[in-house]
Amino acid sequence: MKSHTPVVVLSISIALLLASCAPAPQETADIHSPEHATESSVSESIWAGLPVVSRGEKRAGYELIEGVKVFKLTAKPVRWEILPGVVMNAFGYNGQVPGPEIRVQEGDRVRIIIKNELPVPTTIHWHGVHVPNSEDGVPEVTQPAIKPGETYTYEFIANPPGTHSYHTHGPESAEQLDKGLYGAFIIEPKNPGPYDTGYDREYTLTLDEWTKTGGHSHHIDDYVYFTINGKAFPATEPLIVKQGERIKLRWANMGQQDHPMHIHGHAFTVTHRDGFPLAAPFVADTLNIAPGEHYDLELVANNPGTWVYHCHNLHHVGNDGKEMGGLVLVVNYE
Ligand SMILES: [Cu+2]
Repeated sequence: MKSHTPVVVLSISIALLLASCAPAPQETADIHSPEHATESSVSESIWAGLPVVSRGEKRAGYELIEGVKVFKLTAKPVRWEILPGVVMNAFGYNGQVPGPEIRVQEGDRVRIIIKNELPVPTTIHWHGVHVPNSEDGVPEVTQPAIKPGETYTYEFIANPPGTHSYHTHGPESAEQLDKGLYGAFIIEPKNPGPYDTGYDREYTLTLDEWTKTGGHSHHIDDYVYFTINGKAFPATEPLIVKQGERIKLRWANMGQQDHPMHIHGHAFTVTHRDGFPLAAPFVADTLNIAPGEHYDLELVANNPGTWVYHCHNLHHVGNDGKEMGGLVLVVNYE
């Protein structure tokens, strides 16, 4: 065995030498650059000259045509401001992130006409909605992708009730979703349960993560901005409550990371998961919301003050590393 040692040493030396000469794989080549969001299928030039947008419509309007609720969405590039002075090269439905909330009643016939003004093909998936297979929005599985410039129509009956969402399913779904192609899709129930009625206010809240400029990356460390409804604290909208009120919160995680959302000074009741009423609602003050998950919570405003409600993954309560920012909401008593 001893006589083989120099051979082994030589082999290792050659291997190291070869490794040092070979071009480093893409995954590690730029690992120390502040922004390796180069894994994009689109040129950054498409955002040049677009106006900065900082506000969107909360809810999508519709036209009632022969008993069908007809919504119109346009997918297009947008320079979306998440924080004063911090602008993302984003994709948005109707030029905003998130896209406007679509809200209908259980059993409604819904038609959504989508125009693709992106430079890439796209589709829409109705996340949590039980649509016919042909309307499910998976490119090359249930439909051909909608090409740039094309218009496409989805139609289905709204079911089951609850908090759902709509989002791109690509192609390049990771990049397109990352750039902001999502919105809430709420189906109000025909027969409301105990937590579906009687509340005083409600808020729909979507979670997301961003790189420095909105580019897509496979490196989790590149995601340094975090938003609720497209805004990072202190630009997040406060939850306004009044002593004694019951507040319905509808959370949807449209990002790619877990967010354990913790409220100070209160507890909430977790009432629905993915739109379905829980058989045993439970009380907590921290609830982890994983990518793609939807939760309804009931908050009773019983402790006046100015409270924070924030992600307890504390890397997510900064804006590019600066606290406090990102996933923080303020609960304000009127
Ligand atoms: Cu988080």
